[in-house]
Amino acid sequence: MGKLAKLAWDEKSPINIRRIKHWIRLTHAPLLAVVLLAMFTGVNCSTGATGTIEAVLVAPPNVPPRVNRDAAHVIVNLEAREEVREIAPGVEYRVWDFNGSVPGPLIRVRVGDTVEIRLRNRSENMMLHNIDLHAVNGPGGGAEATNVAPGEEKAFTFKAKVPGLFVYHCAAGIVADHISNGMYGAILVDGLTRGPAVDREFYVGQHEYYLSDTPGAGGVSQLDSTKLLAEDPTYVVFNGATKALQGDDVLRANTGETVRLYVTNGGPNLISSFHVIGEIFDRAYQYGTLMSPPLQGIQTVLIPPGGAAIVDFGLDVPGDYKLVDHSIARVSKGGLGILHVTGDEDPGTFQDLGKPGAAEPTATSPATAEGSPTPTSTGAPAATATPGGGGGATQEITITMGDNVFQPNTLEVTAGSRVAITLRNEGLQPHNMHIATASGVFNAGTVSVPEVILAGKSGTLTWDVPGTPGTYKFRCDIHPVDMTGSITVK
Ligand SMILES: [Cu+2]
Repeated sequence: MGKLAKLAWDEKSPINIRRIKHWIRLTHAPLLAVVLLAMFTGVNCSTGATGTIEAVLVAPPNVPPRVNRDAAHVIVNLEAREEVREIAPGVEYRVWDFNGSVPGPLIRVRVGDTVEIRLRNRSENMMLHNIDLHAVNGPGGGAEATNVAPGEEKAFTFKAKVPGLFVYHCAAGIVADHISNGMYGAILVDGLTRGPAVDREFYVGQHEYYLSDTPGAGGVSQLDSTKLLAEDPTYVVFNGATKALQGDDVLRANTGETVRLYVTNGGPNLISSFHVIGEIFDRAYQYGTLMSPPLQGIQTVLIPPGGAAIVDFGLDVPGDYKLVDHSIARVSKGGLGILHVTGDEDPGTFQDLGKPGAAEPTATSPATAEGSPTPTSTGAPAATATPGGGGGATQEITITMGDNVFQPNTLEVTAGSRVAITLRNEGLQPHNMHIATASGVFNAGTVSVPEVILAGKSGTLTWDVPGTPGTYKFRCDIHPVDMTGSITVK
């Protein structure tokens, strides 16, 4: 939420395009159309260039520059790709996408443009692809005109008539497969609703991957159609991978700035309850519409599969702000992005009373508690070792927990000994450690104390190593998919 003064923005009433068109026809003054568009879009006609231009396409989270020109014939060069990429730490997957990114590049045009979509299918690809843009009025949104086999290229044109943020996706074959594999993106038709300029714009896409339990040839994971049909994803991600907006790749902004997020949901199945933890949207253009006025003062926006939203907010207080789907268990499946905000503190807006001059760190941190679910009770025995449980010496091991990784994540211990593990959580999220039984069952295994180790805190896990050699799996219950490891007992 920005400063109060920002709320004073005077929203233009929604504009009825049909009425304007009718009026233009009646007055036989085509020139008026240009003048009207210029008025409502802020286009500077004197600097605008007409004719044929090529759309600027950049990979997410980047956004092409604001359109500031007359309506033109805009060529959009898209390429269908099929490439193996890492979608979660250590998980390789054959991603299908547009132009090498998930989501595909944000296409930015303006109302009145004639958009020429050229879709090329790389000759080394295996599949037929096409593109359906929700900004199109025409059969299949362009899918029928762009069915391309490997090595082919096809094109069509459409008139960008309605302003807003629209999804595009491949609609070839089993459509859900193509979208889940990464073939979706968004097109922004800048248009008739006059909105305030913002300091930074980012492009974020949410979608789901459905992986089979065991990888296929070459260790590359494969789509699991049963999970896809059951709508039970392995990963729910922003921008194509669990870590795409974390670590070195966080979104960055400064206090005092305003930020606009163009958010799209490829699905193919899940509705997103998109939320930025610690922020309130000053303006939310629900469903991505730029014809209706935005909602104001919004906490969470619903974004259906095949839908979008535009949200604006001002930044007052430095810190890390988490982008989540507030169906919050999905954070455990990878749905977490970070907006890192630097700048001066604003104690009038927010003040941590435990921080200044405090001798002891605060006991709990509600900010870190949100964003991950509390693991269900496992009924596991306490990690405290039973007397006489270990015949050998106690081995002391330290494991560092990050987001979302154990370091180290492979251990070797002696059968019949006792292992005392110190767990240090150096990540931003809460974690734990849970060792399964020899048969791989976690419910009867051994869990850390405490069961949830908050960011910056430490815990312990004492394990009486069984007398029989073998391999024992361990995991973080809060991030069971990608935060795992194994212990070899010799
Ligand atoms: Cu496809």
